[in-house]
Amino acid sequence: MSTLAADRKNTERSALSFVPELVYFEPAALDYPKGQRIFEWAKQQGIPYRMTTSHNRITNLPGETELEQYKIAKRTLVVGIRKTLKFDTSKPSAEYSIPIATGCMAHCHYCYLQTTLGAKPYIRVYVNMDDILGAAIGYIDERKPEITRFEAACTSDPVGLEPITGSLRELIEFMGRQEHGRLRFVTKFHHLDSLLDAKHNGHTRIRFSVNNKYVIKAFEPATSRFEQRIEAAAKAARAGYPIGFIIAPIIWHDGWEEGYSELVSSLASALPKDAAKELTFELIQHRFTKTAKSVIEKRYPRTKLEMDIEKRKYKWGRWGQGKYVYPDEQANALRMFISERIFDHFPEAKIEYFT
Ligand code: 0TT
Ligand code: SF4
Repeated sequence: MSTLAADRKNTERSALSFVPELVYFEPAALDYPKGQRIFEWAKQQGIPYRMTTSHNRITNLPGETELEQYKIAKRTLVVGIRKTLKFDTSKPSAEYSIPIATGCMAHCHYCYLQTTLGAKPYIRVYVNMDDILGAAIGYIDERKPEITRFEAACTSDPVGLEPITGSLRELIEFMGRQEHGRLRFVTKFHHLDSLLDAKHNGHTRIRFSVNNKYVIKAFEPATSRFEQRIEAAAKAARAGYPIGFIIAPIIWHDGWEEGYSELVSSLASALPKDAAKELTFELIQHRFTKTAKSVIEKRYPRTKLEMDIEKRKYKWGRWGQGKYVYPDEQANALRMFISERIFDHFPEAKIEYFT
């Protein structure tokens, strides 16, 4: 396919919400109203579906090569039950990660899900919301009277799946009722119309992941366009949600200063003035592990993503494998330059962290 045709295909795709090419159901999922609803929807859409006793047993995905199977997996939905109700921690963005989905239909080359999901890159959604919300109450109670924040985007991009599951809306309304609970999630998608009239009570912060033109074009296939993300941010702000931006991954490339300067100024000009109140920014520099590097090189062999360990600083991980980040001098230059641009354009915004 020519670059132009590929661009067009991505743009067409990103205008519409995600429709899987294949859906698996764990039988128990059909005992829940959400499972039933997705089942009816899949039938009505004419999407092929199969039953599986457990997602772990999905071994026969279509596709001749590993790469083809990977691409198909990214468009395969598994509707199941969340069994582990122990939540992972989610520093620095929140106290806990709240699991409503795992996996993502987009193809960002740098995405950590490529390694954290290992050989199971298909998209899983969980229908036992009551169990998940029950577990969240337990975590909130433990920390009271401190506020407990939950991140819903650690293991997927939940907005891309919202038109199918409606789970975010449930989570948002649940958190709206919690005096001591807060929700946050981040997205590169714009399909959040169904969230606009949710009773969020200001307890959910929606963040949009943004980047400069070069990074979006080179590394973020099958996500919503920058303009669509900003339009969605403005809508969310108008609906009274606290909003924010995550600039991630911050990448050192030729022309990065112009790129990030333009990013922040175009955010400022595209965002309505009243949407810029209490805005937060989170800055995350690009990082990779050795495992990630080899997976990425297999899956996106022509990627321009620089992953030269000679040019990086090794940062020990808390568990197991450490990761490669930029050397301090480069990391500081990125942090300072982008922070200054943010304060120029959004003097009242809060930069929550640079990591
Ligand atoms: O590039 C990924 C990096 O971004 C990770 O080191 C986490 C970090 N991150 C992602 C972050 O700083 N802020 C965020 O809001 C995230 C989108 C969510 C997040 C994920 C988080 O804040 N803290 C985490 O510990 N994670 C988890 O990190 C999810 C996954 O299991 C793991 C990957 O290292
Ligand atoms: Fe990964 Fe987020 Fe890109 Fe999805 S949108 S592939 S979760 S980085």
